[in-house]
Amino acid sequence: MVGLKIAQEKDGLKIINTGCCHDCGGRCVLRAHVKNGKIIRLETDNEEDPQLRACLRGRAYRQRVYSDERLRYPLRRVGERGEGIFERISWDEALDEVAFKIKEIKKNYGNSAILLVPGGGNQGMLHGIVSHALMLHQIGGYTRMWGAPSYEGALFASMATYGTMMTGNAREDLLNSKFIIMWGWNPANTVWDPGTSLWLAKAREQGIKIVAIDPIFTDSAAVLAEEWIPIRPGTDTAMLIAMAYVIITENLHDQVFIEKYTVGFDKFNDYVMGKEDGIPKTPKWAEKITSVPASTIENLAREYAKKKPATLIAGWGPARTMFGEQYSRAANVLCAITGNIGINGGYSSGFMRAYYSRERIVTGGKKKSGPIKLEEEKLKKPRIQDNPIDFGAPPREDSLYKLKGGTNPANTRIHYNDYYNAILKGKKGGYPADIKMAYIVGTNHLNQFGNVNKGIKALKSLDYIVIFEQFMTPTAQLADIVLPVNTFMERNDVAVPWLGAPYYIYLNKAIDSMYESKSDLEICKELSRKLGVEQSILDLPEDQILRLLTAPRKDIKSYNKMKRDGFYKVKVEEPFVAFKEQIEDPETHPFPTLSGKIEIYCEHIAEKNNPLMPPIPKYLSHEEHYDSPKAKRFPLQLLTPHNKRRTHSTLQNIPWLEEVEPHNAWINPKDALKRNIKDGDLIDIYNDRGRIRIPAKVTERIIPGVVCVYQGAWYNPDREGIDLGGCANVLTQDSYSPGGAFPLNSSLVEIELAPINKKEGNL
Ligand SMILES: Nc1nc2c(c(=O)[nH]1)N[C@H]1C(S)=C(S)[C@@H](COP(=O)(O)OP(=O)(O)OC[C@H]3O[C@@H](n4cnc5c(=O)[nH]c(N)nc54)[C@H](O)[C@@H]3O)O[C@H]1N2
Ligand SMILES: Nc1nc2c(c(=O)[nH]1)N[C@H]1C(S)=C(S)[C@@H](COP(=O)(O)OP(=O)(O)OC[C@H]3O[C@@H](n4cnc5c(=O)[nH]c(N)nc54)[C@H](O)[C@@H]3O)O[C@H]1N2
Ligand code: SF4
Ligand SMILES: [Mo]
Repeated sequence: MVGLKIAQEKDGLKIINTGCCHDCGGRCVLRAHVKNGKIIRLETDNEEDPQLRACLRGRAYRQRVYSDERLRYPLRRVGERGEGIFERISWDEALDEVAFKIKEIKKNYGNSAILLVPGGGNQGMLHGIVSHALMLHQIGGYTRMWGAPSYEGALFASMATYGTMMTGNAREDLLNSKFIIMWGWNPANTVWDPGTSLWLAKAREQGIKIVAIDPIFTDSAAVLAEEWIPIRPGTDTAMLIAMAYVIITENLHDQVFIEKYTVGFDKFNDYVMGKEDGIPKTPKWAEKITSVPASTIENLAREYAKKKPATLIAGWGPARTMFGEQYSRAANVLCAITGNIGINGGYSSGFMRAYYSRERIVTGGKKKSGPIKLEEEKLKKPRIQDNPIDFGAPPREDSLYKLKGGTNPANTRIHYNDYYNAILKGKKGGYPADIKMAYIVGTNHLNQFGNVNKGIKALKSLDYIVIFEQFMTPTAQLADIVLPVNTFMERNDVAVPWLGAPYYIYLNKAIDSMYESKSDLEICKELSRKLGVEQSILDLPEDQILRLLTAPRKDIKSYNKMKRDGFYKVKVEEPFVAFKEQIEDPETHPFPTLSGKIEIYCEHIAEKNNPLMPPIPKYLSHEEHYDSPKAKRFPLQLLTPHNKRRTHSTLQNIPWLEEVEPHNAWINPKDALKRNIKDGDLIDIYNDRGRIRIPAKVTERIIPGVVCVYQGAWYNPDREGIDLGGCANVLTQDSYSPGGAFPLNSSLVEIELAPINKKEGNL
């Protein structure tokens, strides 16, 4: 841009205002110091508050850009699938082949045989999945999946209870609270926008009590909380319901609020008191299930109900379990019966999307209606609902299709954590398509979703796999063509933060593309031509597309300022409080549910008539729970949370980050002693799905009966198929909860000392 000063230059040193946009809850400012076309240093936001400071991962990004392991050229598989033998080919050859295969599969089997496997690798508006989806739409579409691994359980609960995802209060509102519960939430590691930990620290400094409930003594529990309540995984619903029991029996519930704003309290009360099933959900009942002492449950219930306003933030980790949606529903209901919704210092637990109502700012107070503006039309954004393959398909019966606004399409049929079955069983097995090709973008899918060993079998059975990647990941090793993509330092993009935080990041290109890598946009431009796609928005220069993409966001008052500074902080007059209008003026502002009220009992769920999807939140056990028959063989519960040293599997191979925390399995001294395991010993963790070999970290920071293997380490099997990389998903299930939750924290395992200390391995 003429006249736009995006870089300061002195003595050949340029400082480029850019950012980091990995899928880590962040989106942060980075300033790249560039000399002779090379990044020599990365700084972050050192300016006025609120700072958008990058974390350790973003600060270490230089090692990722310049890693020896970066993919350099297009590669074609020459060995067997998964053998890892590839030859270098030219871009032209590679894209000719991909175009030919797409056309061939389309001709022989139809577009539904092409499965788009997208991931969160890049969170910019332009790069990553966007251009690919647009291109594939234009050739007749693809089979799309439903379900977000992050939050599908929380989303289901949020939609069922509130009819929306905009359920959290702004972070600064934490200071108005008298009591904060971090339930299964570890923002010191997972970030959730760069200011979260700071606001929690300020709250603590102000004397507001913070409690952490987690099977692990997390960094957040250690640093931010006054009290840690350890709990058995997957049993949180029982504890929440027992808290409701205490609150109701001690008359601490907010009867006025309940009557005015909610429906179905009586039915919930019947379940809690045992009128429905003969089991009163007392703290003693919950103690047996959760391992949390009844007195602790009672005290927490009293403290939460009495210290109003109180904040209960129900994290997504406990919802990433079988019946995870019940936990999120129960947490929502607890907020409702204590009247902590729609007020400063309260929180509706829910989905946590909040901060300021971007929609209100964008549309000036009214919901969007009427014709879309010309610019938006020109944009032809690849909206998921435009995919020709499922356009207009009837909704899945088990979805909450009557409620508009869930992020996940109700009209698709394959759950993201069930697609290996879809590939292996196809139409004969009741799935909507016979998949022949996987088109993989921005995900290390094999590594990141349930049941790696089944995944290998499924992917190997396909006719063709193409992947767009920056590194030779375990997933890429199974592809037929691996295409090298550049990083966000090598192109322009705009990143929108999670949870509606009030800022944007502009990622100015800092350096030229490394080796022969290209951006997803550049690749799609070329591939589109080979596929005979009528030219579209993809042909415009990056900056112009970004102007179009950001045009509907009226809270960006100056695109040029955003581009120049590398960020745009939106001024928010007052901290957002979800449902303030609904509480202050319920006549004019009903809740966006079918009843217009907070649904403790959800009629839409009741219609499904599925005992495993009850209309009020219930505690349910399942096949891989601590009390299931399977627990006799596999007595330990496996947790697979998100680690501070990487973003999923991205940044796994960065030496500086390896130093932060070596990958190992956390195990309690009691469980270790029983198995003769000492700290640092190499152990095997196994179940019917597979076996991983990994050093043990014997620590009291995890409760007995539970083992933790942080997700994201790269799968690296030896010749017998034992994973020496310590990939948690070798052990997790490829299935889903009735409400869509990904049960990645619901796996039973056993542990033994490893027989030998092997290190080599290849797929
Ligand atoms: N066991 C277990 N598994 C989990 C979870 C869990 O809690 N437990 N969490 C789940 C969750 S919440 C999520 S969101 C998923 C995430 O799973 P994925 O979305 O698969 O995330 P990553 O492993 O980071 O893989 C992203 C890949 O994208 C590549 N990439 C980065 N930038 C670009 C780009 O610009 N273009 C292209 N084409 N590629 C790029 C990176 O190199 C990387 O290999 O993992 C899930 N897996
Ligand atoms: N550093 C880093 N940050 C990230 C990511 C990353 O990969 N790395 N990924 C980002 C993404 S895409 C997502 S979706 C979010 C995920 O954010 P979260 O889902 O909040 O993260 P997790 O670490 O999986 O889980 C949070 C906590 O829940 C606990 N937990 C798990 N199961 C249970 C249970 O049954 N009961 C209770 N009480 N606690 C339980 C875990 O021990 C963990 O401490 O993080 C984002 N931030
Ligand atoms: S990894 Fe996430 S939190 Fe860290 S700097 Fe990048 S965007 Fe920010
Ligand atoms: Mo996620």
